[in-house]
Amino acid sequence: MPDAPVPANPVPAPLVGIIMGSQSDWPTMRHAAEVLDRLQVPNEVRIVSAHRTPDRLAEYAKAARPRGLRAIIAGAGGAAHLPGMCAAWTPLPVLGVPVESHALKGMDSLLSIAQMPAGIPVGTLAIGRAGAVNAGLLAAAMLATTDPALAARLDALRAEQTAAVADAPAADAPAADTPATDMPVADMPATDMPATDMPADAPADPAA
Ligand code: RP5
Repeated sequence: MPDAPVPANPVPAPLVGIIMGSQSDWPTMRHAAEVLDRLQVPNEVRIVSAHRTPDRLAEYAKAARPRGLRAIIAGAGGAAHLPGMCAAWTPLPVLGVPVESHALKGMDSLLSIAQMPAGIPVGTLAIGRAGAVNAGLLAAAMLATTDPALAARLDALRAEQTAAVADAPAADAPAADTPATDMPVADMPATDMPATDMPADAPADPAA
C-alpha cells in the first residue's frame, strides 16, 4: 500500500492563541497577529467573549495547553473581563490588551485587566495598538527563551527598528497617527511562511 502523500508545506501547529471579545476588537488585535507572523511564530486568532460566549471561552482556555499553545494574548474593551477569565481557566501565561473603548478611551479596559486580584495573573500591556504590538513581541520573547532561531529574529527586528530612527526630525514629514518611533510592523516584508491560522470563526479582515 503506498504511503500517504506528505503535504509540501504543512501548517505548523499554533503556539500562541490570540483571542478577543468581539469583531470590533480586530482592528486593534490584528497588530499582535502581524507581529507574530513577522517573527514566524505560529498563531491562531479567535473571537471568544467572556460574557456572550462563556462556554466557548471555558472550552478554548481549558484545551489551550493540551493543544500545544504556549501563551495566550487576550484583547477586550470596556469591562474587559476576558483576559482574567481566560487566565482562570488555563495555567498558560495570559497577556491582556486593553482595547480602546468609546466611553472611557480604554481606561476602563486598562484598569479592569491590570487590577487582577493576587493569585491569577494577567500580564497587562498598553491600551490599543501599542499594547497589541507589544503583546506579540512579549509572547515571542517568552518563546525565544527556548528557541535560539526565534531569539535571532527578535534581535534582527530590534536592529531594524533602531536603524529606522533618523538622527533628526524631517521638517516636511507629514503628520501621522502613528508615531515614527512605533515599530513599523505593517511596513515590514511579509514572511513566506503564513503563520496565522485564520479559521471561519476568526475575525474578518476589515480591509478585505
Ligand atoms: C467587549 O466589549 C469587547 O472586547 C469589545 O471591546 C467591547 C464592545 O464589543 P461590541 O459591542 O463592539 O461587540 O466584550
